[in-house]
Amino acid sequence: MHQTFDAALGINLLHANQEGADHNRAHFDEWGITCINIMSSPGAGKTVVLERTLAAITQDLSPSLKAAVIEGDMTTELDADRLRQYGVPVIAINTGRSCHLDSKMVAGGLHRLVHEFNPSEIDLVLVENVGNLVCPAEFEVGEHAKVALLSITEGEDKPLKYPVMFQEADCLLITKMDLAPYLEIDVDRIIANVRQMNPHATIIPLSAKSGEGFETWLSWLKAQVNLRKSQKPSTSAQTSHEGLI
Ligand SMILES: Nc1nc2c(ncn2[C@@H]2O[C@H](COP(=O)(O)OP(=O)(O)OP(=O)(O)O)[C@@H](O)[C@H]2O)c(=O)[nH]1
Ligand SMILES: [Mg+2]
Repeated sequence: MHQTFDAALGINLLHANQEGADHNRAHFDEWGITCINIMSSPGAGKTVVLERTLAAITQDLSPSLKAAVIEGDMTTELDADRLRQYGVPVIAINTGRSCHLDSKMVAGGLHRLVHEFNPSEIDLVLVENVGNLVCPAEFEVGEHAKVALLSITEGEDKPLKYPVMFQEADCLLITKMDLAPYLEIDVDRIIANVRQMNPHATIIPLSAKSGEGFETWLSWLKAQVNLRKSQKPSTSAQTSHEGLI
């Protein structure tokens, strides 16, 4: 009995979250913004990847990507402060005791974003989720694509042990490749384990330290934005801030 109640509660929770995510996505679509949800276990390198990505984007003389960040952390603004140094809009969301962002929290973040900045001047919102390899994959926030990071320090077996994250990912970044010479890690085994569950994800081995893989990663990001721009409805010139929360 107790178990049935919990299952029903869980389904209702996910259903309500999904409705909110669809609502957020409709706003992103209306504004022609691509939203990418970036997820991994704590410390896999999400913020460092974002730092290097923003550095590359903002150094472009005529930036092809105008990015903003929604930064999810349980308690601090440490990561948000790191990213603010790149001069892009950064909205920090503290989730408190929750181990993931949900669509309602991101709606609140979006509300703040579009009141402080003009959404027509943003074409990419990068969401850094709370460090956790399980829950963030279950709760959509309105993203168009999910990016999972797996550091080579975490072991080859993680895609098998935490399958949902790797099944859901559109792009997998295998991070900290510069550490490979010092570890007994088989990167081909990681890729094979991911492929068992997800034959289609783009897989990019990457090092924020050496820069390996960043060109491919930036091309993937730009392709996502270009895809969305080509799909933007012609009526979307008007921006509506209504009904965000
Ligand atoms: N050697 C090496 N270290 C890295 C690389 N990327 C990240 N790190 C280190 O890994 C640690 C964690 O990096 P973060 O970017 O803060 O990780 P995160 O996923 O944002 O962590 P949370 O936000 O706490 O979940 C830091 O000490 C980074 O310097 C890399 O490519 N190579
Ligand atoms: Mg971080």
